[in-house]
This record gives sequence, C-alpha cells and structure tokens, in this order.
Amino acid sequence: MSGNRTFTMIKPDAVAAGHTGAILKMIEEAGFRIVAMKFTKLSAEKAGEFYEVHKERPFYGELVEFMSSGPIVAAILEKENAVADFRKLIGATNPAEAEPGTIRALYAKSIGENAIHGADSDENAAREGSFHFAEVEIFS
Ligand code: 3AN
Repeated sequence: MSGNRTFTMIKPDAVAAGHTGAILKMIEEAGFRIVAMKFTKLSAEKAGEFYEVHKERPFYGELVEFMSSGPIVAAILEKENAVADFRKLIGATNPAEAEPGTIRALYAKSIGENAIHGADSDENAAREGSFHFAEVEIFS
C-alpha cells in the first residue's frame, strides 16, 4: 500500500473563487482516484493542529487564520507514486515559481493563498488522511 495514497485540501481561496470543479477535473485527469472526499471548514483550533509542524515558522498565525477562513475540500487520492506525482501536479509553494500548467500556476494567488495542499511524504499523507477521515469514509 505504501506510496499509493496522498492527501490534499483545496484551500479557501480556490473554493471561494469557484475553482473547485476545475481543480478536481485536473486531479482526475492526471490519473488520481478520489477514495475519500468532504466539503468542510476547519476551526482555528483544528487548523492549528493540522499545521502543528509549522508552529515555529513566522507565517504560522497567518496560515492558521487563512486555512480556517472559509470552506475547503479535503480528499484522499490514490495513484502509483501518489505523493511525488501530486506534488508535481500542484507545482511549487510559491506560484511565481510554479511550472506552467500546474494547479498553483493556474489558480494560486500568493505563497500563502496557494489554492491547494499536497502531503509531502507517505507518512504525512497517512497522518493527514486520518486527521480528516474515519476508515468507513475511505473507499479504495
Ligand atoms: P507546501 O504546501 O508546498 O508543502 P510548506 O509545507 O513549506 O509548503 O508550507 C505549508 C503552507 O504554509 C503552504 N502551503 C503555504 O500556504 C504556507 N506558507 C509557506 N510559506 C509561506 C510564507 N512564506 N508565507 C506565508 N505562508 C506560507
């Protein structure tokens, strides 16, 4: 199983701008299978917990505030080499550095409001997936 799942969130900026459908289409067309998905909103407490690894970073407060500012779409995706392939599909954290055609190049506004999250390791994908979903909500 290792290596075939990743976790994503379509962030509040992209949801508010009406890009949810376009982003999900890109994800599916790139060969990812949605095995769990929900439209939800993080409380500041939950967002703080989710991004706990960034607690010491100067942008932590801003990040927590932004991620709890509106609804998001959370999903678990399956594909061979899911984590690395998904990071390629979304592009660099800073949209100015994101490869043309990537989700962030198309839809991110700034380094903070950057449209989409993608787990950066198999371990984090598993941790982040179980943060949002119970086993009975995952259909692989
Ligand atoms: P990525 O999401 O590409 O893995 P990380 O893990 O470095 O990037 O950062 C996590 C999130 O924190 C980013 N998605 C972004 O929303 C936010 N972030 C990163 N760097 C900055 C920054 N310099 N200023 C504001 N927000 C940032």
